[in-house]
Amino acid sequence: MAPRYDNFIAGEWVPGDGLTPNINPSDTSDIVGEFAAGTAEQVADAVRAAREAFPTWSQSPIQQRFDILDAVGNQIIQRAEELARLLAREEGKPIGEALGEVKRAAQLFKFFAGEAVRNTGELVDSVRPGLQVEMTHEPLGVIGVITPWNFPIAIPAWKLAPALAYGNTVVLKPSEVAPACAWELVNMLDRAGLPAGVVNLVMGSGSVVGDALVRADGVDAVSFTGSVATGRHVAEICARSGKRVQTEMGGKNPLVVLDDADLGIAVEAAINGAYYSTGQRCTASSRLVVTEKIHDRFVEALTRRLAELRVGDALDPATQIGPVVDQRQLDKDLHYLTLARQEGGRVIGGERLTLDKDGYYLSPALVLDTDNSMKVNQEEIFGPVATVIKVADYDEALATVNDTSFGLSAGICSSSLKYVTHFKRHAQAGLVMVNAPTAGVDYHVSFGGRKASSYGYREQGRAAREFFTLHKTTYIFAG
Ligand code: TXE
Repeated sequence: MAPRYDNFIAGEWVPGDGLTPNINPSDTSDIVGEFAAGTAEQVADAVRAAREAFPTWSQSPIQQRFDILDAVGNQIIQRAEELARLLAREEGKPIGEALGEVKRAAQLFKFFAGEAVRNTGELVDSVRPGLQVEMTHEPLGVIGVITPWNFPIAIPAWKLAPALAYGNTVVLKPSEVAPACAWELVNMLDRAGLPAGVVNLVMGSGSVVGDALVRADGVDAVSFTGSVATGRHVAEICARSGKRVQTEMGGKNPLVVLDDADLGIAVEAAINGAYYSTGQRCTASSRLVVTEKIHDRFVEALTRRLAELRVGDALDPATQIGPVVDQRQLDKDLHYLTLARQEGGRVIGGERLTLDKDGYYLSPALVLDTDNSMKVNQEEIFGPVATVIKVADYDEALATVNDTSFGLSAGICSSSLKYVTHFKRHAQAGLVMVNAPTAGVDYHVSFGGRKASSYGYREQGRAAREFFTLHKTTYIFAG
């Protein structure tokens, strides 16, 4: 029988109103667990618990916060292999990548453990005689955290760790598609000695649990990652009730390959950026913008590499591309491949695969002969699908890069300092990657996009403090 996972409210594990199965996309006969379907009442209970815990936790010694976050980082490292298997089973990420993501979660907890004791302010002279001015960062309050399925441990970690480091209390609602890793994080925080009510977990659907959390009066701020439509809806509700909000949403990230690019680097950047994690990354390279003279060589080399990629069970160490996360996402990927053909694109790969186990397997797809106005180049697909857009020169490449409603990550492969420098300045994106995949970021620097990709504050690194704290300016008359 599959294990049962309850919600965590005010320091107690409590069942929801029914259970939702978490299905392994590599093998649909494997049920990872049965997860509590939370209710709006449970959200209210969790928010109340977080409010009650806030006065004490917001004044807690920074050494206590350091110790708890650091201990969670250690627990994650000790259990890395086991957690990676869980992640691979619930999300379909190949085991090697899953292990990388688990280690990233540990690094995030350790980084923000350090930030808890480095929350420095500034002391400056006043422009008026006899006065000094102090600028400090204080805990914000109760944070509603809503996360997607594609990084089931890293995204909860990069929101929970700074929220707690800066003295906030949290109600976490992970994606109903892959909640197991988030459950484990909360369990580890509990075991590390986090006081009751400081972190609460309510699992369940977006329309019930997510909606109640965003609307709850006792919530001061919401940190969200997911789709554009939901993110905008969440931001609207938050704005109406004056809640602080950050929404990290989709991408349609371009990777430019110029004539003077190193072909090997460009092909590997495209393979990694477009297809690793089954293309289910907000930073995935979904548009390959290639100049004329290198186009044919690039496409030929990329197509060859594509055919070598091993699609299979996420737990098999030989697998390079895992399954799509679920039937809904698979249908969406196949719909866009049909659309690509209807719009005049030539699709290589993109076949529904039948393997030993019953899973949502799709071979990686490359769509040739596309132009940027096609739907497959304007809408986020979120699967192992990349397109090639042939352009005449750098100027047309840059115009194509920026001709999108999104602005998360933009990459360029070139050996020209002139073009790379120009691109860094003019690509309308929050992240720019030079001779590197558009996906893959560090935890100690800020992360976020522009245009429809992000709204509000940056995440990760020292920038995370802006969202999770309130500024205070104090004037002191010293006589
Ligand atoms: O996202 P949703 P899903 C994109 C990607 C994918 C699509 C759907 O294009 O195909 O989103 O994925 C909760 N009030 N990305 O369904 O629906 C929901 O339960 C409050 C991009 O996961 O936006 C989940 O916990 N919350 C992305 C979270 O919001 C609500 C990563 C995200 O769900 C809610 C993942 C509501 N009314 C998907 N409705 C990226 N770019 O990183 C849903 N939720």
